[in-house]
Amino acid sequence: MNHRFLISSLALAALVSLVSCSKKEQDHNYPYTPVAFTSVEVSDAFWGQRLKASREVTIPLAFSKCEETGRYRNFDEAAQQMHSSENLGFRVAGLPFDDTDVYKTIEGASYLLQTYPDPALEAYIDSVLVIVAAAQEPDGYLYTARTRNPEHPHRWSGAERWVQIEDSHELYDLGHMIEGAIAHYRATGKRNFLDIAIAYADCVCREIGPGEGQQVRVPGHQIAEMALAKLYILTGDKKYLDEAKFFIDMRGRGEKGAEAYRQSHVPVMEQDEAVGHAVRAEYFYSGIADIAALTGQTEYIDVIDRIWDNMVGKKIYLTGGVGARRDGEAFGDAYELPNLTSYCETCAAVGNVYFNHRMFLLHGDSKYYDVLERSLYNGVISGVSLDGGTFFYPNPLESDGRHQRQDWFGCACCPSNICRFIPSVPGYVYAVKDNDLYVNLYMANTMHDSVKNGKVSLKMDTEYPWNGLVKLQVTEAPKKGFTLKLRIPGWVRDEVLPSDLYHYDDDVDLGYRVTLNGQEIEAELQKGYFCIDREWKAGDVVTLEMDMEPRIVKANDLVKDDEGRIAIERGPIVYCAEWPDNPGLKVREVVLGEEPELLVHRDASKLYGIDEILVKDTGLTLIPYYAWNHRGAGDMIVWMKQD
Ligand code: FUB
Ligand code: ZN
Repeated sequence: MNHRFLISSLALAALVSLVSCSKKEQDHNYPYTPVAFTSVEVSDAFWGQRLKASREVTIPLAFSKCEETGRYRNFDEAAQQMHSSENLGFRVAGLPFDDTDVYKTIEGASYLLQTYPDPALEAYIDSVLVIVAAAQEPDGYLYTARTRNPEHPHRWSGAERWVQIEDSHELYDLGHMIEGAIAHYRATGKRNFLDIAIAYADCVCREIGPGEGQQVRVPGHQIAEMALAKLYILTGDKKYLDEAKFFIDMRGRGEKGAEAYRQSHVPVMEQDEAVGHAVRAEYFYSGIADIAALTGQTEYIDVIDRIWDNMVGKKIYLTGGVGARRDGEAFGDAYELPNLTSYCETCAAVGNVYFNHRMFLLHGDSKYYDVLERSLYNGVISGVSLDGGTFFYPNPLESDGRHQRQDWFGCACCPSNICRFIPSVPGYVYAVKDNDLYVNLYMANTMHDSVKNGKVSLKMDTEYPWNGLVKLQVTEAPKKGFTLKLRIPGWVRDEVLPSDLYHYDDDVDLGYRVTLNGQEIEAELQKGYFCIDREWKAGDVVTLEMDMEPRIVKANDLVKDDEGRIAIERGPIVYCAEWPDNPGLKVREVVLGEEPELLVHRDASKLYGIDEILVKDTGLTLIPYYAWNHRGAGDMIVWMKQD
């Protein structure tokens, strides 16, 4: 038996034992189910490189930073203090959520373990979990920023548990702990992290809630909502769902009261605008989606539909980044989208993927994947260098040379979010509903899963995002057939985003063609999907050929910062002009002509292989936005001046 199979079987066996008790209790769920990362093996050049960098550089780097910066020592000190009758006087410095960097890195490493079994990595994680477990108080509470020195806890934490919960991050820690623990459990079948997370979750469920003797509190920084929903799905224990719902319903009714920063300005049911701290907001909206799906209460869907419309119609950058303001790391007003000072935190772009993924899982509409894909290929992956070793916290759309990736930050939320997000990408490619198999992202891979009629396996080959040709081979199919649903991205349907915030401003006419076993076929799109319903047999081949030409984008006139400017993109990739490719030109000052001629040129040796775009009239060379700042700090611009 090979190692990979062993891990999968262990995970499956453990999962079956946990889930068997949950099946009958779980009345509601998302109507669309993602094909799990465990069922998709990516063999793609573009994503393969990112996964390799994650495996070989990002995750080892993050673990070493956890060692070097005392993240593990914090757990160790907490354990020592717990077993001492005297105050050992540990100084609680750093940030109260430093524990989460450990949890998030384990989460990312767990996704990788699924595809690349690595006994040494698994053993390392086990050794870290021994340190983490030792810091857990007997009743499950695990927050080293207090346990290290209960008399002088971290200054954001308050004198007692929970009393300053809106700043303390006690529940933010819980959320990342659960997320990490579930990924670790799914990948390895081991309970050594899951049991820690369940004990802390149980402690929170006992002490915080609407019941007698409980405290009414909500997390200052959301994520526990999503995490508890996941824990409910895994265990079937409804108390976790109730707690997540309680956090959502009580927001804005706690002691701190109305505050847009934490999305507590009005009760959840009255919210209709993306506001406040962008990471908190994205996690909140994702949590609301989970509650909508898992309770079946559709009024929650109305809330996030409104918020999504507001965000996608007025507050999102072309790169899929969100959060215009540095002050409060927050959403700005409608159409407030400055470029040089755009904040666009990497974590917020990751959160935008979470939110749009959930919106798809609720509605089954490809428009959510149009937003997700834009964030993924631009605002998310710009957050990590191609070699996986340096990171952006804000991702501005323009630079005057003062912005530079770093190998870690005092507040390391973004690098550790990259650790957990990049290895999870295979889990976003496909989804299933009844007998429908949705193909949402294009990257070379093989997948094995089931539709209602039985098992399906596919092999996808493509050079996306550089080439719009995708070949799908059915390698296993149920006798009674299934419907293959291919997402036809907005960019090939002349739609930048599903709103009027941006539009293409050229006379390029893109199209796509689908063939089945060599014969061209036609179909009307349903919610953005090309649907092929038939009785498939192994060996059937479908090709999707999407034209990929550079496009000129203009923003809505109400976006004052983009006035008189254009941006250029091709396929899902947004381009920028950066100083190293344009010697002798001041890229931020260059003025493009009215109808610039754009030529695509493949440079396999540059920036791990890119298609660059030459702007003929000015001699400007453009590179993918995600690839900027790999050759030193300097000028960069996405929205270029136009004559
Ligand atoms: O507070 C935890 C994380 O740190 C937030 O999500 C980031 O914006 C940063 O403030
Ligand atoms: Zn961050």
